[in-house]
Amino acid sequence: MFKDKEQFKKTFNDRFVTMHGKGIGEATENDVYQTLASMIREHVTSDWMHTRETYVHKRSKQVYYFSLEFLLGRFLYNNLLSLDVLGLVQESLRELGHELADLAEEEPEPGLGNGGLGRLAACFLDSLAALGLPGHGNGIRYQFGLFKQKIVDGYQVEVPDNWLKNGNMWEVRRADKAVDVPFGGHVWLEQHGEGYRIHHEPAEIVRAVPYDMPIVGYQNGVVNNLRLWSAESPFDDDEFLDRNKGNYKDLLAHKQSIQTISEFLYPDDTTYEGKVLRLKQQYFFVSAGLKSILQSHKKRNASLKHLGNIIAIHINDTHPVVSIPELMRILIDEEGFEWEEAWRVTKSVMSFTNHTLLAEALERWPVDMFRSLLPRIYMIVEEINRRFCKDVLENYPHLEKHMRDIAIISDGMINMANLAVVGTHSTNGVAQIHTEILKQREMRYFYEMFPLRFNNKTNGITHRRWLMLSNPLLSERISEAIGESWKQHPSDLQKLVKLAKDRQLQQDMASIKRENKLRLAELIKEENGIEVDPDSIFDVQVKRLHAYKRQLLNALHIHSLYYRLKEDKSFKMVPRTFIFGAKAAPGYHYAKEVIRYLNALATLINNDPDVNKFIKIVFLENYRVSLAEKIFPASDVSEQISTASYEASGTGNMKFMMNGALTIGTLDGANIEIRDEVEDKNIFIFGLTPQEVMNYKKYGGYSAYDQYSSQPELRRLIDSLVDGSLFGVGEFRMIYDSLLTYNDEFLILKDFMSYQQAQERIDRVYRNPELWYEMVICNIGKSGVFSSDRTIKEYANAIWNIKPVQV
Ligand code: 26Q
Repeated sequence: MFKDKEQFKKTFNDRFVTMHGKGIGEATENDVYQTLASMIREHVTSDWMHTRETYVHKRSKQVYYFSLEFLLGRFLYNNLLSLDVLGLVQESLRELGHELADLAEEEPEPGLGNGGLGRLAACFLDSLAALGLPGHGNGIRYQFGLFKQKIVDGYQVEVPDNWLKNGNMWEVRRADKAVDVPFGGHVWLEQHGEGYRIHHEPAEIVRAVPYDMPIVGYQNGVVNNLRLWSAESPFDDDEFLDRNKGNYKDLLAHKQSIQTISEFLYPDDTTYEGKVLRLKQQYFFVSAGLKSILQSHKKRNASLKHLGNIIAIHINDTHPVVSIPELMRILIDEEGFEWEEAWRVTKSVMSFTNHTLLAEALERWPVDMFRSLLPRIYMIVEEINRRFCKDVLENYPHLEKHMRDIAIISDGMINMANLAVVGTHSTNGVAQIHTEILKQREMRYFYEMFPLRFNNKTNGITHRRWLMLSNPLLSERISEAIGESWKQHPSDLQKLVKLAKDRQLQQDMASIKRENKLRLAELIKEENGIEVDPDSIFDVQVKRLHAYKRQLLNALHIHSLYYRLKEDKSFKMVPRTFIFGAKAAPGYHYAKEVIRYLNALATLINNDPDVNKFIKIVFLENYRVSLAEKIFPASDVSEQISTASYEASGTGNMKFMMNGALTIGTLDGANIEIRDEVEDKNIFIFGLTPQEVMNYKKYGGYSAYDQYSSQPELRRLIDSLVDGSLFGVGEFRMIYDSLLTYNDEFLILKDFMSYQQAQERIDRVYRNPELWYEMVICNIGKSGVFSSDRTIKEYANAIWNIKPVQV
């Protein structure tokens, strides 16, 4: 692609002048970024088209990952790495006087997701392309991504994320591929020969316009497609004005109302919001996606009877579940299928992943709302439900008494999780424990009916973005120790394990970590104005803010250290920097109060000379992918402290591990599998087991007040939230009440002591660098199984039945 640096520089100069109409002497960083990105894009385009042609030519089965969220992060570095020109471009630009890292910061970040589920979708796309698998994404091109977070006087303030305002170099608008999506109106039957034909007179038609983004495979010539849909009016302005007698105000209102469909991402990732607009978003991208997929496959394949051999569609949580009745509708109403045949085909195409056990997150739509927005789809859901209930009564009569739980429609609501299990051939959880709990608890009746449908696919992360790109120093040193094969085969990181006691390697790991910490320290200085000590332990909790993730447990522990340092002059600890990053859903008051508490603690501690030699607290605002890339490489301690049984998997835990941080964690989600890999001696496990927590939840018997009154240290801490001794009188009443008045739903007080002890173990081990870095090396060595390449191979083989294609 670029022969050498000279050729790159020449092309670059020429391109710059054509693009910007001025000399390179007047270049802004943004001009340079645009020029570079356009050069890279050009190289991607030919592979992109070639990949598409190859899939068609080889008649490869293709998978489409349907997701309301893709938390992609920036593309530039990824694409340079994938095209194997990262080094050449970096050096050439440096010779031209530009730092690639600075240019990369010019790229607006596509933050089209909330957290774990959205980031997982992005890692999966990366792995699909890297493995040469024919797999594409289908989602929404939100005009605004997840809100930007500012911290003002300790409070979270949300600011819109207008990421598209300066354009997006990595997308191509495909107006020629637009499709229409109907909403509302009414449906009737019309006699047609022997049978009937369905008519739908919609109240509103929305034009879905696709924007395609190339997903570039790692040095293999494969470029898959991420298709994101934008909502537009189907009418030209003139056409609309003609129809509506020239009313300009109506035109604006009409356009506005349509555009809201793809305007913003819902910023809540646990509590279910039953908003019509959210349902509209779901049907919008699902219907558009299905239409465009079927259009392209129908061109080549005469019959849809064997659709399941040609395509697979994966449903990321319940958000895209309307794709099940939508495919039924297409097959029956448009393709003339009989019900049974359509049902067989639909189930063979569709598969589903569940990402959460929280009851409050389960999607259930009121029948009235669903029916008036999607009248024909509702009829189909009703028929699916009727047949399913009949099947239960006939074949599993003992389940009749549980009909309310298992029916797709009950109590005036449509239960999307039930529809998902019934309408697919595969339902999976995202970590072993999570899948077990699904089978034994949430979905036990379905598991009884369809035991073979349930399976586990433990999550993973792309080691390309999260190790090779974000931690180049560590990557280099790993390759020096064990060669390069781990880049293609991350399980080869295993080879590090037998080098764990190598003193030289340990020392190098330590100096790399220190270097990364220095860089993060600079950023902290710039962002928060706080000086942190790179020789302190960087103890990090970064993830969405939620009660069950227990940032409060971490905060209370820091708060207790504050008292010890103030009052016990003989108390010694290795200095620690506690780093937090977390967005709270805008309407989640408790979560916002925890942020305020963390910031109040930070102000108290960072400014107190008795304690600030030993502890600093840093709350980094606006946690996002690009910030995460700087944090993981600089972390010593990974906080994974959710109440056992609540975190489906977690994926941050894997990113920390791969970057040589040691985990302090509960036996929850994938922490359990991390523990199984590294064994107890290489991880700091504490707290109740999932079974113990589930027993408390089922049988009761937990008293937060007993914890509070039997542990004076705890009592003092909790009292200080409201007694005016450290903060205002009554200042953190809400948190206080959550612990005592509402009996500490997430068992924070129960686990407090055991957490404190685990933290003390960390302190002791850190004083012994040889042991610490032996553990670090072991963790990195065992992290290969948590590459999303492993996860995606499992999906490809066991669920989608797709094979790699040589492009
Ligand atoms: C639903 C309805 C209305 C508005 C928002 C939502 C909504 C949005 C996002 C519900 C849930 C989510 C996201 C959930 C999520 O991120 N779950 C996480 O998924 C990860 C990947 O599997 C796991 O590692 C985490 O454990 C899990 O919490």
